[in-house]
Amino acid sequence: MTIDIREVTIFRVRKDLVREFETSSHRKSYIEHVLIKATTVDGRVGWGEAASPTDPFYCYEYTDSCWHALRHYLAPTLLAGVYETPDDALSASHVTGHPFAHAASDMVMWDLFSQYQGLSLADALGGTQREVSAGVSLGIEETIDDLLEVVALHVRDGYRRVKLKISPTWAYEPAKAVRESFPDVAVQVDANGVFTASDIDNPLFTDLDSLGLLMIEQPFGADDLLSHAVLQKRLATPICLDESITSLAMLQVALALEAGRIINIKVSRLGGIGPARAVHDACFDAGVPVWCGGMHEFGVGRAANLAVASLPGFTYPSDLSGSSKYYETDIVEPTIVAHHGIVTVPRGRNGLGLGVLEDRVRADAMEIVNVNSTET
Ligand code: OSB
Ligand code: MG
Repeated sequence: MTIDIREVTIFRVRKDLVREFETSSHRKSYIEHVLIKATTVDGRVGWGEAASPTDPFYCYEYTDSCWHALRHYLAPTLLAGVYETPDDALSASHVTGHPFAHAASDMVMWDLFSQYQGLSLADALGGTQREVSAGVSLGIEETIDDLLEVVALHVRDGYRRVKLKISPTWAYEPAKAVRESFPDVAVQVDANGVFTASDIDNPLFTDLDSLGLLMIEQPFGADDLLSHAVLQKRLATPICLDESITSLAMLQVALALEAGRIINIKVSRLGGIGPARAVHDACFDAGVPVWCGGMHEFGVGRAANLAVASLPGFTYPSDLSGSSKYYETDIVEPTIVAHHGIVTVPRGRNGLGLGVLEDRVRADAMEIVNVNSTET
């Protein structure tokens, strides 16, 4: 069985967020992701999504870099070869880095690969869970009252775990207020690497440690594993690594250093579904708990994340909320919904497990290019 792609189209799709989202680095009112559609010689269609932020603040990639990498390198690689497995196509790419762009082309391959096997992506991966528990990731707000209102909205929707974005000026007070107002809700925080080694003795960390948080995500920069290791020794609260875990090799370094006790697995950051599963497997073998993070994905990327999150090692609640947390409408059907903070893993059809509404993709597209007909 081989996968022979004859046509690739890429779409730059923009959607407004239901609510603006602010992290330690910036604020966004809309999301722009690159979608990729591949058609095989026998007429099968696969989809992928590059869930990169528009600006290079989370990591160095941004929408334009994904667009460029997919259009000029990764889509041509998909067209050039005939592949047995998604890993074969990934190995055929000689592009270094650019994990978000690779995640999109890898997703297309996994969608097609599982369709040829007559399986949903979740089943093709060996996923064992029918449902995934989901929390919400909440941005920095103007005031603590505003934040409490947003938390209340999501608690009313049934979510039982919230993640709060923090910064040097928005951390302990908001986290404490949420702990006190919602004693039954699990709370965790995410600094997106805003602190530096010189902050290591900041009493903020011991203050946060007193709140009984589920975890503190990525306090220091992606490559500052040593500061994470020093801080983790001092805290009872587990440190969770996100930006730092860019590969299986980096995971091994982080675990050797005891830089964190929990790993956030993201398909985008790891450069694909196969690499994400490999990190899951290594964590599973090492007894390290993991959960599935997100990047405000539209339905395509969200379906792939849910399939990955159905693997047995995913034990902490994910950031894979129902799509109404983010967008008025989505580009897939059925819509991905959370009931009491639980999302069903899409298994309704082979591949991604749900249908992609190409008309919606086209309606929201700022730019569309058929890669076959362009010079590379
Ligand atoms: O660090 O997990 C992160 C969004 C953009 C950039 C980085 C992060 C996030 C999120 C959103 O936390 C998670 C979601 O998709 O809801
Ligand atoms: Mg994070």
